[in-house]
Amino acid sequence: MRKFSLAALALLLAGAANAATHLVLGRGAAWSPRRLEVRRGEVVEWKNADVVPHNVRSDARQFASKTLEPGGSFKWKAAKRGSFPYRCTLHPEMTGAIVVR
Ligand SMILES: [Cu+2]
Repeated sequence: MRKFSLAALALLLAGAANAATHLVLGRGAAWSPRRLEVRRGEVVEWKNADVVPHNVRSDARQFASKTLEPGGSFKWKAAKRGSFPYRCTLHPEMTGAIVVR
């Protein structure tokens, strides 16, 4: 019984350590990938790979970054399921969506 519990705990810890981080790159005034599917508990990281500042703001205000200078990044942990459209408020046509399963 005890052995089983320790094995379960080890699996749990390994799972937590391996929680995936998904990268979204901003460049050419677009997000890539523009639509990203992740699982609940995973992390999305937006990185500004452009030569001008960008930011990330969910349309429903579920997340918002500060201004990301070139090279800057912003992380958000996807805690609940749903579809989260977002945009860069500096370039409103620079839209994307995170879908959390
Ligand atoms: Cu922008």
